Amino acid sequence: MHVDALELFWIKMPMVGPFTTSFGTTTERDILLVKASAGEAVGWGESGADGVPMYSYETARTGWHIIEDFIAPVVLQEEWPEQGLATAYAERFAGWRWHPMARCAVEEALWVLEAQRAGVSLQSLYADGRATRGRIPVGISLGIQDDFEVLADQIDHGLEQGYQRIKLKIEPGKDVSVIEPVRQRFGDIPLMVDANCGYRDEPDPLASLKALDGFKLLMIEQPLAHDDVDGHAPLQAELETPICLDESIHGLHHAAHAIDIEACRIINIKASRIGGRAAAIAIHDLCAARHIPVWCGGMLESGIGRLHNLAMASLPNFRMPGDLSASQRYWKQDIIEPPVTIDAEGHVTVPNTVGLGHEVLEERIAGNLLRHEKFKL
Ligand code: OSB
Ligand code: MG
Repeated sequence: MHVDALELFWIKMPMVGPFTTSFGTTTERDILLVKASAGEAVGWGESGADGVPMYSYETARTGWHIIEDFIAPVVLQEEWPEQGLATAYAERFAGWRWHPMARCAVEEALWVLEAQRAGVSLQSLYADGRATRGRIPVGISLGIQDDFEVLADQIDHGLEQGYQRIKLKIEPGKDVSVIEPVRQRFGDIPLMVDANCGYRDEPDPLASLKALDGFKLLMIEQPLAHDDVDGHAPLQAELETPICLDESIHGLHHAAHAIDIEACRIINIKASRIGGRAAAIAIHDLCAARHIPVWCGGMLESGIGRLHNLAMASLPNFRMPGDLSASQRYWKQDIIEPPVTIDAEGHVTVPNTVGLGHEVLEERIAGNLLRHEKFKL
């Protein structure tokens, strides 16, 4: 088969509120979407990159450049297998250096295209025979706040909505002083923290993190630098709280190395960070074999990335609630219909209809559009 066209949509979406991590504050998201078509079938994917290189060096613009100049020409020219289109794409680009978010966005679109043409759900393609769940428990990620009462309200609201786990962003100086009053007020709730590499330049990161060890946190996510897998091993050896790696895991070999040296006990899987869903699922399988639980991270995705995350997170080793909140957590109007919603028990239902499972609203995309182009041979 041939892919007839690849389209890029660069949109800017206002967020319902600011989201602050140790690397900065986001109030609106630049999102790069990919639409792939072949005959009547279309598929959608999303790059996890933002407009600003904070979490990742990639941006919507670098994704545009990589896809327009390098990926699209290959995708449009190549003769692809009808079955296994997306995995063939993943293999074709597996040796390319970096730009995981750009590569992932196109791969996602091809997974949906393949599902459409085969008349199956995205979930069943990702599962490829593995067991899946029809609904999954989800958690919420809350940004750093100056005012404790604002944070406490957000936690209250999250628990009320049923979220199964609360993740709080921390940074040096805003850790124990936040977690201690949260434990006092909310008791034994399922609680974890994410440092987004914020402790990398601390003179004694172990001392800072040891101070959190008594609060029965589910995990401490990514305290040290993205390129410092090794530095986490001596920390993990001294901490009772499991370390979870996010930014440090860019591929299967990173995951294997982190597990080998016991740098972490849990891994956060973001397909966009890893370069695609096929690579992400390979890490899922490796972690299952090595008895390391994984959970699905988020990049403040629009509904398109959110639905991909949901389908992937229904695989069996996604054993902990992920950052898979409802559309309305971030967006006044999502670009899918219906939006992703959370039920009273804190679960989200994974679509099992053909393709992505929810409708993509192109008029909403048009309403937020910065740039659009269609690439054909
Ligand atoms: O580290 O997990 C992270 C958002 C943007 C960049 C990095 C991260 C996050 C989140 C929010 O924690 C996850 C989400 O709900 O999408
Ligand atoms: Mg993280």
